Amino acid sequence: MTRKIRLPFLPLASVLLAVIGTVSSASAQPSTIRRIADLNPGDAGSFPTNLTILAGSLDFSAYTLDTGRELWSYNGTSINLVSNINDTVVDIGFGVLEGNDSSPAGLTGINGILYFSAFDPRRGGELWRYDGAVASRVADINPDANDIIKTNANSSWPNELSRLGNELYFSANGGGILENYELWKYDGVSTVLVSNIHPNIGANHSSFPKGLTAFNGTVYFMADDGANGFELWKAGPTGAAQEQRLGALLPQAFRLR
Ligand SMILES: [Ca+2]
Ligand SMILES: [Ca+2]
Ligand SMILES: [Ca+2]
Repeated sequence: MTRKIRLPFLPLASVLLAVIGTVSSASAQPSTIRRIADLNPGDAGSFPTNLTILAGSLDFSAYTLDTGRELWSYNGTSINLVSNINDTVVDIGFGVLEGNDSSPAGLTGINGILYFSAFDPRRGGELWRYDGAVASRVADINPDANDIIKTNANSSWPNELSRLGNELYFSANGGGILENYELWKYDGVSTVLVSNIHPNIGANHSSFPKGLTAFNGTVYFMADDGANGFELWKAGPTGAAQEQRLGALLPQAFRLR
C-alpha cells in the first residue's frame, strides 16, 4: 500500500512571494566564491599548487615574476611569501629580471612542521622544513662541498614524501658514481638511508621507490631491486630490518606480479 504525504495548503501568492524573497535576498548576498589574491599581478597566473593545511594555515607553492616559484602561506587574512629559497635571479633581457624557482613540492605536514623538497643553487634540490616561522634545509643528502652558488649543485631531489607516524619517508638520490634513488626517512633528528634496495652495480643503481603509502604502521611502495623488476615492498617502523619484498613472502603461485 502506497502512503501519500500531503503537503499543507499554501496560497499561491504567498508561495510566489517566498520564492521572490529568496531569490532577491540571495542576489543581495556577496558571492562566497572569490579570488583571494592576484599573486602574480596581471593576466599571468601564479599557478598555486600543493595546497596543504598545517597548523591553521594553508601553505602552497606559487609563481610570481619577482620571486619565481616559491613557498607561500595563507593564514585566513593575508598571504605571505614564506621564503625566497632560490634567491638568485636570471636576467631574461630587456631589463626584466625573472626570479629563479625553488619549486617547493611534496608538501607534507608532521606535528606542525611542513616538509617539502626545494631547490637552491647552493646545495641543489634537497629536503626542507617550515615550522611556521623559518624555512630551513633539513639535510644535504646528495652532498655539496660548500654554500657557494653553483651552476650544477648535487641534488637528491626528494620525492614521494609520505608520513608514517612521526617520521617522513621519501625517495631520494644519495649520489655517487651514478644517481642512486632509494628509500630514505627523517625521524625528526636525522635523515638516514632505510635500505639500498638496488645494489650499486651495473648501469642503474636506483630502486626508484614509488607510490609510498602508509598503512597500519608500515610504508608500502613499489621498487626495483635489479633482480625482480618493480614489485611491492614494505618498510618500517624500525627501518631496514623489516623492509622486505612482499612477493618473497608468498608461495610462488600467489606472488604479486
Ligand atoms: Ca626565487
Ligand atoms: Ca646537495
Ligand atoms: Ca642503489
